[in-house]
Amino acid sequence: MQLFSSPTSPFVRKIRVLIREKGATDKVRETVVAALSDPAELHAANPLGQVPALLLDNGRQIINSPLICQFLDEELGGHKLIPPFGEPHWDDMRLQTIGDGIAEAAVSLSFEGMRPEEQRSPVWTGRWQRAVSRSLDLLEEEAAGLEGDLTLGRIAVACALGYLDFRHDYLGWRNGRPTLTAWYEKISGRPAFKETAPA
Ligand SMILES: N[C@@H](CCC(=O)N[C@@H](CS)C(=O)NCC(=O)O)C(=O)O
Repeated sequence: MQLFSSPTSPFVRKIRVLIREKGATDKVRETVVAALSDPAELHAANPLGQVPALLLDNGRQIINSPLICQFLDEELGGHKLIPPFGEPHWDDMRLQTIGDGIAEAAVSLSFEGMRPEEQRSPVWTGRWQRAVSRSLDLLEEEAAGLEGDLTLGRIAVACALGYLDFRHDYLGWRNGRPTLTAWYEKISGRPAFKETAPA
């Protein structure tokens, strides 16, 4: 199977971390593409033109990072990163959604920053920044719940925080969030996170 990838995308990073945590790098071939240049091979794998996209050997497309993670968690075998159905499952999916939501707002801020200054929207920029800030405050409040075995939700949150460091350092996400900061320092020391850090 082939993963259309980017070294900077927080959504791709979730999948790259999951693959490494499962010790399955030999089972997925990675192809780095520049989504914004609209390569035909990416469109053949994902009509939405976004990375990540997974193309199976039988031609089936698996798209959107939560779905790709769900598929690979089953398909690659090994230690499960998505808790089985029941409360822990839904709590972890909620956590993934918050992590992905922070990443989505942060990626929107990055794309907005690429536009000529006079075309940028202060309304949307403010809205995305407030969404990030509120979500981080909630994670700080709930940081005790981040402790424990590695799960997909925790991977998603850590990838979002790593992306904030990479592209939006000026937001100072650590300020006033000591528990979340301490948790992040621990999780980002895992080899799977070190190997996939955006550069
Ligand atoms: N919901 C998607 C988001 C993926 C996404 O936004 N990917 C960005 C890169 S970080 C992208 O490819 N953007 C190109 C575009 O939207 O045209 C997922 O979780 O996979």
